[in-house]
Amino acid sequence: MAYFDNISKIKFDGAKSKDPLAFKFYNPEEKINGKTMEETLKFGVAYWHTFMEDLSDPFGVGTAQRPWDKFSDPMDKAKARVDASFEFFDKLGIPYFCFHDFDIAPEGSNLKETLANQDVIVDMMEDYLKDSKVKLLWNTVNNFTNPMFVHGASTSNNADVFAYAAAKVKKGLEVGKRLGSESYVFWGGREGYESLLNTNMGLELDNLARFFHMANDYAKEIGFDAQFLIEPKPKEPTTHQYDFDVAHGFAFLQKYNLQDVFKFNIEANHATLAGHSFEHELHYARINGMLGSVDANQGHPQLGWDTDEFPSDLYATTLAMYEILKNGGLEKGGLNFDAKVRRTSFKPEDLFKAHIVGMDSFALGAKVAQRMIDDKALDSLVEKRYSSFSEGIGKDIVDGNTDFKKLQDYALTLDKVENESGNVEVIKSILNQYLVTTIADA
Ligand code: XLS
Ligand code: NI
Ligand code: NI
Repeated sequence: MAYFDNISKIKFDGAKSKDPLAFKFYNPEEKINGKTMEETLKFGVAYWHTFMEDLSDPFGVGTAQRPWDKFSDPMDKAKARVDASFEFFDKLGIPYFCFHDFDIAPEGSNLKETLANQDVIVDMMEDYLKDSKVKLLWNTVNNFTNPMFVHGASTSNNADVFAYAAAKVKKGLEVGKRLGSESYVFWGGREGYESLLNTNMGLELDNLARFFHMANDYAKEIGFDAQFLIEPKPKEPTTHQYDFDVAHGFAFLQKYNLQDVFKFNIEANHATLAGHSFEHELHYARINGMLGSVDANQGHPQLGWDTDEFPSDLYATTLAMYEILKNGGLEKGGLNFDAKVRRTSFKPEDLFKAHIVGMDSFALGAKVAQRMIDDKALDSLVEKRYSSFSEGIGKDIVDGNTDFKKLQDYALTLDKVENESGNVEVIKSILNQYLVTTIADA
């Protein structure tokens, strides 16, 4: 059964193409720094947004036209979604996808039934994966939608809920292993609090760490060698979430000796919700060896929530790719479009068009970023700015060859202290030049 009959395989058509169903900048075979775009960018489809989302909002019902949703039996619907998704991956030519347990199979009336439903769909996916180029980038479990998780999952005050959440993650790890997932994600949507007045934060954080250690032990036991990823988000749905941002998450991981088990899955819109730029979060993770994967989307500048738009902002994609390329790529991670089409883009082909815009935006960003890296366009300026630390007193500080007494003696010899301009405006204009010339050459 075909769901996208009117769509043929999406092709690269070049920067001047006027075809919304063609790539303008993403040319899978084109090389950037010796690796193909396909290998470097590792794009993925988010199953939930693309095959589950009905595009409803708090003021209106869903608008999405999704031919695979015509079945009324939940398992028939789930199977149709698998058919539709593999047709979509193939026609788009996207190498990866990601899902939650409840995206692929409906909940049953009890846990046993729920797990059995998953087995049916996982069997089906396993078959598809055998003949398909597409691979599973990461899977995860949804421990936030069911009312059971009202007080949290692994940070719930209710130990039964902790056990239930563990049972689901145990299954998630088994599913990930069966389908050869490269990574495994933990997003703590309900792992936080509403009010400190009724919260034992110390116990909740200890329990969260206990949960992660048990997950790691079980993954090792079954030989599932996926990269574990924490996905920070400061708020929404919870008022305060424990994995607020990369810095919070990193402190937590180090306190509980989990820093070698996890890396971060950084989502652009979550970064901005935390009051950071996307590149800040990527940079913080990278310099600490913790950059694992990316949820590629963007927020809306006028809206203060997780709008999960498809990425189109070239400054953001360029600066993100700058961090990713400097990181030497993402190893077991990739660029997962945790993004949904707008409520007004309700047609099935809008799903293709939106992914194309996202893929093109990151492909172009990667080209610009690689040029800046090759030319040391930013590096040379940054190096110069910190040159006081490569000689004299600065070198002594960096090498650990000084102390407060020597520093005071030195400071007393200074007649005056002079600073140089930071050249921020100039650097921004250099970035503009790289963007414009790369587009012109494309
Ligand atoms: C929600 C999160 C979620 C995770 C996976 O804001 O981004 O979709 O990526 O649970
Ligand atoms: Ni996400
Ligand atoms: Ni999100």
